[in-house]
Amino acid sequence: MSKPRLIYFDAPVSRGEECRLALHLAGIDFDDVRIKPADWPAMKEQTPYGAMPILELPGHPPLAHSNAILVLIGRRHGLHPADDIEAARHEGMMEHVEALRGVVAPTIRMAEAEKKAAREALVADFLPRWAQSAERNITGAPFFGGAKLQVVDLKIYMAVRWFIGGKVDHIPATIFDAYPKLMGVYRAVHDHPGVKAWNAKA
Ligand SMILES: N[C@@H](CCC(=O)N[C@@H](CS)C(=O)NCC(=O)O)C(=O)O
Repeated sequence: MSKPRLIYFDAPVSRGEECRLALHLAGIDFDDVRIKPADWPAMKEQTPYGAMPILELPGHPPLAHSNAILVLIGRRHGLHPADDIEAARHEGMMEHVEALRGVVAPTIRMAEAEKKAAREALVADFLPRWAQSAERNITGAPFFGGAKLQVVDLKIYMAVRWFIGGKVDHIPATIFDAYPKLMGVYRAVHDHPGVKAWNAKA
């Protein structure tokens, strides 16, 4: 291996795509390794924790868990706060996004009637509470911590993009409309030249 490899499913979504975006914005030349679902079961137990994304850096053991990968890229390339308290605040928000995924992801595999009921319950309670907490913690503008895009913003962007595309059945695309700071971070990342360049290639 001569350059970093980011390994994830072949889709521009979720934990894999936010890591690809971070590598791209950091200016790192990396191999974007995309795994077909049929090939995943044979690989799963060879990965550190049985899940992707995985970041492989030449000369080091493979790294897993999206937040650990993002924080490493961010620390090394000026996309994560140098101040340790502010960094911990960003990492808290990144965990908040993981909590959202942890609650919504199990509904993906539910049968239709159960999925509808579960997602309507999320729309009524969990999702607004999640967005309110996110809103309370966004202290900067246009990004989470201020004028500069950091890895936390990529995490927020991918989470918001998941829902507002209108492709998550039973969750309205307007779910986050009432949260101007959250939507502001989403828009600022979406309009960032480096992000636009990456999305244009996808
Ligand atoms: N905490 C891990 C969760 C990783 C995770 O659940 N990845 C999913 C894709 S987003 C996966 O690999 N699913 C396939 C599987 O678990 O077998 C992270 O943040 O990276």
